[in-house]
Amino acid sequence: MKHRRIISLLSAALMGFSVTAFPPVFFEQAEIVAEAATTKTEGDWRYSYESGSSVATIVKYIGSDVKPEIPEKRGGKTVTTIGKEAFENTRIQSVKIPSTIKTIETNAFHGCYSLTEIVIPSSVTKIKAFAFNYCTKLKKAEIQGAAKIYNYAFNNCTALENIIMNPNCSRAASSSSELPAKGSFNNCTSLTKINNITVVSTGTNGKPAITQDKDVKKLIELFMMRSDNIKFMKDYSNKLINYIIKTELVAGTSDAIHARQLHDWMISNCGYMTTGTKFDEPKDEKNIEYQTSDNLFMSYGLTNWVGEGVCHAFARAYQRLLTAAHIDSYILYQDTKGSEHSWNLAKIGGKWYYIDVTWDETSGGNLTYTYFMKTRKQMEQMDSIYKNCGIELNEALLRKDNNAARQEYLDAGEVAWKAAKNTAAYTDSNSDGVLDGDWNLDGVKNSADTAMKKRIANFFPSGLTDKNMKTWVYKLHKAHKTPEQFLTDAGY
Ligand SMILES: [Ca+2]
Ligand SMILES: [Ca+2]
Repeated sequence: MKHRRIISLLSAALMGFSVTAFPPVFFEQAEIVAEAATTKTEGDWRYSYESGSSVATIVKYIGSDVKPEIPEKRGGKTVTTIGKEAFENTRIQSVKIPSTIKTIETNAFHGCYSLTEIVIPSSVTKIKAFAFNYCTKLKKAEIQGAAKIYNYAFNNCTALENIIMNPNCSRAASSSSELPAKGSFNNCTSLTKINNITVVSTGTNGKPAITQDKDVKKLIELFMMRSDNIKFMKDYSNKLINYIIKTELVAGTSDAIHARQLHDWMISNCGYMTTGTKFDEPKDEKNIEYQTSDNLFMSYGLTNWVGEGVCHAFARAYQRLLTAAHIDSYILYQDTKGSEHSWNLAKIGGKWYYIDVTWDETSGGNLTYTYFMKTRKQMEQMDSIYKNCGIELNEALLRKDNNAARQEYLDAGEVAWKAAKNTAAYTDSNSDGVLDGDWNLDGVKNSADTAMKKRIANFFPSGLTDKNMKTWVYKLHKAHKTPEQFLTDAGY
């Protein structure tokens, strides 16, 4: 299942480096190297070298100086590698890396809780997996060269505010011996600047803006879009959601109309992940890049105003929009292999309905409401994928193992059970997403609608039909008015 795989990866990252994350071949190779190497100690440094080699690896820092300088030479050999776990869990506050260093190995600085700043010289070409994982006081990091960065390299650097990166940094390729670079900056929950440039700002009319600096944009696309829970991405999505709520929703109409307007925003501004059109290779729908709402909104801001994601990102993004519109909702998923899918359950007009924005988006270029506000039975009649689904908690709660999350899960189960029993269809025979006969769009059908229908009919000289009802609602939406306001302002 798409999102479960992502979650298991993330939780491994959150718990710190797990040896099981590496394929066995990785260790076999490492052991062969270790057997052939000689290890010695000189001063505060334990180092190793292979027979006949002129280069050495720092195996362990054993000193007590909290601001050490890594030596350029040990035993007459040039130090080119900071070895695996060489500084792991030490109290160092800073470290000087000489320009002889080419590789920073896996977990080299893992858990250096006191490290506040790091400058990685241009000689370094590889920053391996989890190299700076859990450097929780690291505020500023500078990567001077075009280094290849491996997965989770700066994972959980929760204080990192500014990352200075050479724009020619690249991600490690996926191969049998190298892991694909995912999540290099996961949980960088303070990161707001790249190359000293503030990434997100409030643009005109309150619409959030992303820096147009080409290098920064390139670095975001390469590294940040493959990571989760980054401060500036969360800031951007939160600001964008507020902007959408402010500019899309018509006050004085119903929750159903609001849910429809947000559904329409997504269909008009987001696209299902397509191969080879954006960002970089390889396109992989299992990537975090296409799974989270932050990434979907961020891709909207970064590239031609189209948010890209798969069903899971759509369901998560729609849930955040509904929540901002004060509409309760959940994310539902189907995890049968080959039929993985996600959609939403939303409480509208006191009843729970199913909405699948993804399938309305992928069913054609126009706004369609085939999967909008349906009962469970209606959904199951359309496709068996909607049977026996599970419930996902919202993204924020997923990151914590707390009582609130557990309670929400129990509540969600209760809601889903009740929702499955609900047979009260939202009658929409012309499939325009509007309750039949609800001419004033307040979510209920009553005598006020009859009078409103007469007024609207006058407004359309050719007569009122199902087709122009759609046009009418669209006009209202664009004018940001209720039917009453619109007709009054137009002199009807
Ligand atoms: Ca209708
Ligand atoms: Ca009504």
